[in-house]
Amino acid sequence: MVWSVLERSLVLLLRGASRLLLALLSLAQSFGPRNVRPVPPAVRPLLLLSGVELARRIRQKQIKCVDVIQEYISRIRDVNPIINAVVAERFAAALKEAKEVDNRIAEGGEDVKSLEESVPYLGVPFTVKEAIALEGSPNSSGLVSRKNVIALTDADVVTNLRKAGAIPLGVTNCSELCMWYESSNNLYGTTRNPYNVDRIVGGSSGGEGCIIAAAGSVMGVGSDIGGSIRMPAFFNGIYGHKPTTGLVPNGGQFPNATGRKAEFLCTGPMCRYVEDLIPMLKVMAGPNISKVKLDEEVFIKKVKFYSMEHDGGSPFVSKVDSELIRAQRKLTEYLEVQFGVQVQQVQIHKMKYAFQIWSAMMVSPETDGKESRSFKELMADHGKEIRPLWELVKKILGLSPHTIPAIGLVITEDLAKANHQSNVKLMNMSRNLQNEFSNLLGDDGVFLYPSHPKIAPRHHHPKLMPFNFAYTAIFNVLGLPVTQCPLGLSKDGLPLGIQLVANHHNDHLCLRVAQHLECAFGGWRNPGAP
Ligand SMILES: *[C@@H]1O[C@H](CO)[C@@H](O)[C@H](O)[C@H]1NC(C)=O
Ligand SMILES: *[C@@H]1O[C@H](CO)[C@@H](O)[C@H](O)[C@H]1NC(C)=O
Ligand SMILES: *[C@@H]1O[C@H](CO)[C@@H](O)[C@H](O)[C@H]1NC(C)=O
Ligand SMILES: *[C@@H]1O[C@H](CO)[C@@H](O)[C@H](O)[C@H]1NC(C)=O
Ligand SMILES: CC(=O)N[C@H]1CO[C@H](CO)[C@@H](O)[C@@H]1O
Repeated sequence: MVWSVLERSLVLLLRGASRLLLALLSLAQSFGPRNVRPVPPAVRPLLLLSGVELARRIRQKQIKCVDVIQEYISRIRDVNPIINAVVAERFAAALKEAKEVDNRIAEGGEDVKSLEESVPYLGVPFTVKEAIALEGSPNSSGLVSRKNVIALTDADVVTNLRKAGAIPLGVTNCSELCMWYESSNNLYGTTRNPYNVDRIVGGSSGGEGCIIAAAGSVMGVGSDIGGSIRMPAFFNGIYGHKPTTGLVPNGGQFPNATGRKAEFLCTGPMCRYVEDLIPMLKVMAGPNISKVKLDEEVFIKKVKFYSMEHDGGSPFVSKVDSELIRAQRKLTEYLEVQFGVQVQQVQIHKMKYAFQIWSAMMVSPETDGKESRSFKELMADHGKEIRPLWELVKKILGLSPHTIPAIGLVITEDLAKANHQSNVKLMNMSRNLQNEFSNLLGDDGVFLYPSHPKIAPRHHHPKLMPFNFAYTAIFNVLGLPVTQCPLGLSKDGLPLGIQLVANHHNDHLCLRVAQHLECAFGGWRNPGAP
């Protein structure tokens, strides 16, 4: 009892301190040189087509693959100095592969239909998060000690996309060890938001979200253990899908999740045009796609919608921005008016403990008692385990190669492990929450929930709101499929969005609802366009 009063006071004190620091940081930043411009808008027509459409036109000889690849290379060269998203390219190899595609089509040995079936993305460019292996590209996950690690093979999902004919252009930035929601590390620096370079791109698949939104890539590969696909997709105003756990193979990424963490890690598609989500997911998943019903028609009128506007007041997490709440209300209104459905407002009380549940589950041992690899070990990358407090001292003296969030994560992990008794309770709570969602959503329910409490914050601000990723992370623990869907721009021209959540193996529900919303809410917006 005494302890809980103490704990509560400590949390309140920390909250007050972090608010004060945020205000001071904003003040200090407003004196420095400010650059709040977006990137120049994409105007070239080939940059404004979905992957599906590019593939169709290439197959039908309406456009040349070489021209598409060349157009994207030029766009990356134009925008990358501003946003720092692509960290290694393979442009020469991509152009060579594009010529081969054009030759294959010119020979005319295969009819259009069979090309569509066997290589649905023939000739379409894509990018890959640096932590996911692309043969010949660095595979460091932003760890300075892995600076010279070059992937020798492709990750499973990259293999699948290449088999479908897609052409990789390069790899993009992420946060150190993929464990933070600002993409900034001591190897590649900081990636900047294409709508306003003063803002973050999110993480850990932040370079992907950024280069796709800046029209430097059509589509990309991300991975998500606490929101790493959905947060960058949200901050950059594009689509991202975290599939049902176990649907898409995770092989070939660093860190490769082991133990229970492997249950939370999901690899998935990110893209600008909603029509690419389902075809990409089909290609990336491989044979396991038969576990879901992506081709099943969905009648929105028959979907049961549930909406929750905030987590119920967790002391660790910021309040949801009023513009995001307004966007969510506009969405529920649209669904009700357009489809005659009744969106039910729900309060799921355990969502308030999302952050605690996620951290307890991340450190929980396997059912066989084995622990999964800790971040301490991963950060050392086969070297000596790092000692977080000592690392923090070194950091302050400017001697540590690690980022503050990564060191903070190791400390949080140690604290979470020490709290064994409350972890048992939290794990139980997680099971109960899972049942609650299963019963609520069934095979016809979609749950609307904010993607994040804040619209793309300024650089460094996440350090003072470290647990805001709880809004996405809870669905990794629950293993549910979630589509992040853009909902237009804020008054400051920054992306708004929402998470559409369905029950296990009902990915088709949230994906099809997202398709219905693209037209009404405008989908991706060209940054910098009037
Ligand atoms: C990426 O990193 C892993 C882990 O250290 C390494 O073993 C491998 O060479 C790289 N992956 C691939 C598939 O090449
Ligand atoms: C299919 O999913 C299971 C787990 O659900 C996984 O073990 C297996 O490797 C997957 N198969 C492929 C080919 O990705
Ligand atoms: C993950 O990495 C460990 C150690 O590098 C390796 O033994 C294991 O096979 C890898 N697992 C997967 C699923 O790639
Ligand atoms: C787990 O939760 C259930 C349902 O609320 C409760 O009945 C049970 O006592 C809990 N068990 C533990 C070990 O806390
Ligand atoms: C700003 C910054 O540090 N950019 C770096 C991104 O990564 C490339 C490739 O390693 C470097 O050349 C840039 O300097």
